[in-house]
Amino acid sequence: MKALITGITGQDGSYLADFLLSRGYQVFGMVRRSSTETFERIAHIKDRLNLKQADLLDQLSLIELMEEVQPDEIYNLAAMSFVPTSWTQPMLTGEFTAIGVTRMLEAMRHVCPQAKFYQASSSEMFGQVREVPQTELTPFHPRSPYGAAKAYGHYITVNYRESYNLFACSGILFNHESPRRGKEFVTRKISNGVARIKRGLDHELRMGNLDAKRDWGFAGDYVKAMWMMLQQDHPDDYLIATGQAHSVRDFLEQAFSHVGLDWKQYVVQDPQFIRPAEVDQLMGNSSKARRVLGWTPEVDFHGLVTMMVDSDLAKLQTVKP
Ligand code: NAP
Ligand code: G4F
Repeated sequence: MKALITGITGQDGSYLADFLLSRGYQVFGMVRRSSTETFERIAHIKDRLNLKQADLLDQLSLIELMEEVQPDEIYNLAAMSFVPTSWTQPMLTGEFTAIGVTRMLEAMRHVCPQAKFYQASSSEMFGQVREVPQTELTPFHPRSPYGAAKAYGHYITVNYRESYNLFACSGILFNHESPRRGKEFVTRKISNGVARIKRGLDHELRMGNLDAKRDWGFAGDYVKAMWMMLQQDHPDDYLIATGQAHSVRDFLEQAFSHVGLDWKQYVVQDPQFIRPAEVDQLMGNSSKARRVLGWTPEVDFHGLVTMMVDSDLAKLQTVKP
């Protein structure tokens, strides 16, 4: 089986590549041209991957990529994924995160319509939530250009499934984290900040809204759900979440106490990290995925926090203040 992953250099792409290689797949990764390589997350498997250059902004590059690879499964994970940047670069966010999905679907429709397609949709689409917990049927109310772009990507995937009978699935994934998470996202910012304070490299951690609540899971568990969706007889959309919500304050408390520190002595609230519009709380009901796919998360909140803090502590072991 041949799988094509866009966004293979990102957090999810790297875990998905690990998972598919372990199942015997031939894994092709789409990477965009850069003056410096961003292959840190896939360095351990790079020799086993087939990396190909293309870009979500360039339709012809996607068509030629699919002609060359002839994939059985396509995982569209590439996107501008950091919510605050979507306010400062809303056009580019729309090009990557929204129209990029249509370019991928068009390439697949013309070149390999028999392939199976996974779209990385997001709980950010729920935004100002209409009900708690959210399900596949909860209406969307995005609160950022990123959320709006993801809502477009979700609906165009559903539309191509219904219009052209493609095997196209949309996974509505809630926040998922890991030691490979980018350091600008709140969980890794905290785990890295705690490790730096513990090692004497920093003395404070500047944060935004501590009241926001998220349903945080482990990325390694979530990429399995992506694969499971494409193994079904019929394409459909699934919500993937743990069903537990915690505040940013809870994350801080657990992360600092894991290394024997009191978070209140180090955290400073800084208005520069407050967003123009906030998503106050997200919590998902993934009973459809659990029932139909047999998916279940294995890492809980405490396990996730300690895994991330321990990993950052280990990375800084030899760094001197
Ligand atoms: P990530 O770590 O930020 O990775 C994003 C990937 O997209 C990187 O490989 C990046 O490549 C690539 N990319 C961006 N623009 C591109 C372009 N124009 N052409 C080609 N590649 C491009 O994100 P992630 O956390 O792994 O998330 C994966 C996907 O799931 C994203 O679509 C995200 O929006 C979505 N999602 C994530 C979560 C979550 O909690 N992690 C939840 C729901 C949905 P470079 O290395 O070159 O920058
Ligand atoms: O970690 P975050 O930046 O993630 P956010 O905005 O929830 O988005 C992530 O999850 C989405 C799924 O729901 C993905 F689609 C998306 O691609 C991305 O992976 O922020 C989480 C919360 C926010 O409410 C934010 O206001 O943490 C709050 N927060 C408080 N202080 C902070 C900070 N966020 C960041 N990044 N940095 C802070 O200092």
